[in-house]
Amino acid sequence: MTPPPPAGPVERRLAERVAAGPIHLTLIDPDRSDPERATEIAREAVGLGSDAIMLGGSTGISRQRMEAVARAVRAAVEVPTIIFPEGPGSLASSAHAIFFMSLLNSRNLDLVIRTHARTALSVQALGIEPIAMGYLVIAPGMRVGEVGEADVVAREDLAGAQGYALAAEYLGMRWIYLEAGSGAPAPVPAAMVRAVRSVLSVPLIVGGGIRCGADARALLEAGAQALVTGTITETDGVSREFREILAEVGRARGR
Ligand code: 1GP
Repeated sequence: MTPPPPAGPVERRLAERVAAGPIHLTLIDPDRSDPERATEIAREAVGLGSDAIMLGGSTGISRQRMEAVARAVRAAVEVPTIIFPEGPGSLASSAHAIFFMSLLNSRNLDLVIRTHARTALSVQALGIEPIAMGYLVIAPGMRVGEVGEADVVAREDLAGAQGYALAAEYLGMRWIYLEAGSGAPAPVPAAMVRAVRSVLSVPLIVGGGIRCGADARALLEAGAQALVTGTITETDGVSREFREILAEVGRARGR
């Protein structure tokens, strides 16, 4: 049997960093931030230690806007620029990589595999590095839970989350993302992060509703290996709370 393709340079870089301690990813929504604003957020976040910039978040981002923001951010910061897709319009050749992710608990097969089948050749042709990811929406799920037609995993259903995550790993996905939904009133419960981490070998990413240092600390102590924040910088820029989150990640890394 032919072995699976090796990870590309962006994935290797992230994996190497994760091996040394948790990382932070800054999500920028190209619909809410124009290239200038996106560049400003990216520079400040990276200056504080954020390890990569994710671009995405809204439904219906135009290809032109995604491309313009990806080009500007890539030129402005040294860390990887990774597409966090909502559909085929999210592709941008200026990005380094794309989280090629299956919405594991969607009832809509388009979001599980069909859109991927329609876009895989474009990803290859554009030379964007795919990073295979299982994406699991936890209650409340917010907008992604709705538009993603997700059977959201209940916050107390630890075994349910473990099952999805481990199944995704067994299917060959190399990263697992637990998502409470952008703007969620609270992040994924620490108990769920701990439970999922205990069964996984691949790295665990957690996002949605992380608003302060205490949120970050609880998730990191539970075993989150990457934290994603978006809303906090979209609404308030580089606030005291954002600095606290980065400081917690830095502390957990021992830097
Ligand atoms: C959303 O997990 C990310 O997909 C980030 O969530 O906007 O709540 O930080 P926030």
